[in-house]
Amino acid sequence: LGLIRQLRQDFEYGKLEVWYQPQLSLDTLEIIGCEALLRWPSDNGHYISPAIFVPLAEDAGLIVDIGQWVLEQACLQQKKLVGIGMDINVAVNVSVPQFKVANYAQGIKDTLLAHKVDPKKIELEVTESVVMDEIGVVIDTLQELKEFGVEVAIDDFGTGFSSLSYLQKLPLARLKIDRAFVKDIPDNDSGAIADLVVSLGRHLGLKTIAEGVETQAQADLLKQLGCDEVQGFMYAKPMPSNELMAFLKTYK
Ligand code: G
Ligand code: G
Ligand code: MN
Ligand code: NA
Repeated sequence: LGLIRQLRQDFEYGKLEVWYQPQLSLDTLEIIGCEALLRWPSDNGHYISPAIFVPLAEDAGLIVDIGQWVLEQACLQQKKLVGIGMDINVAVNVSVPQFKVANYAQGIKDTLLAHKVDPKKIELEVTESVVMDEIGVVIDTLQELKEFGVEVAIDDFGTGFSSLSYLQKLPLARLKIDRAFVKDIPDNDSGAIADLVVSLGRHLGLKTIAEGVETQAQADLLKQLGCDEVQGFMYAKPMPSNELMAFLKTYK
């Protein structure tokens, strides 16, 4: 079976999983949210990386249905978190083809209303490629979502081919500093780009979150730069829902 047919079949048979990685305040180390990340288990007990299958699912148009399912899982997860007294954000990744669906914002609103989840607790992570694709439509869509309460973060910030002019036009809440600008600091990278993104965020009134934080030295420099939030293996890896709940109950 080709990879995409296998993916479609496994999705239909309910074999895909959504894992969650905590996001923390760099100041207090409180957990302020988690990112929903797709996982595709294969027969040999390994997982096929989303870096491989998400682009395939995008090309095949399958990401629209999978993305809707991920959003629903994220809503269920957010309600579970409320249930243990942790009313934190759940962030969901969104691809270009999902934004092209007619009435995309309305579809999100309908899903959140159906699940009775607080829109302020669901965040969308969009890449620069989403933003640069038909910028006018994207601005209107994000504005409609913001009015409803859903916040938006730019994912992998600084790795795309976008112009900075769009940043002023978009109703954003966060910039996610890509792991590329974190992985070699402080020894083999002075942190110039991370510094720039944090300053840019501050001037635009946006929070900044650094991803891929693996060492205390990285965290220390990011804190010194004024970065607000962090996500990375040093704090917690992505994990299945039940593990996340156990982790949160014993955290601190
Ligand atoms: O979890 P991991 O770092 O392997 O994920 C790699 C990439 O896969 C992420 O950066 C993200 O862009 C993408 N990805 C993971 N889950 C989803 C999802 O639910 N939807 C979309 N569109 N992309 C996802
Ligand atoms: O959507 P995005 O591409 O930002 O997804 C984040 C990806 O980064 C996920 O696939 C997640 O597994 C991965 N990730 C998260 N924290 C770390 C980390 O500390 N180190 C590395 N190498 N990868 C990480
Ligand atoms: Mn992301
Ligand atoms: Na990223």
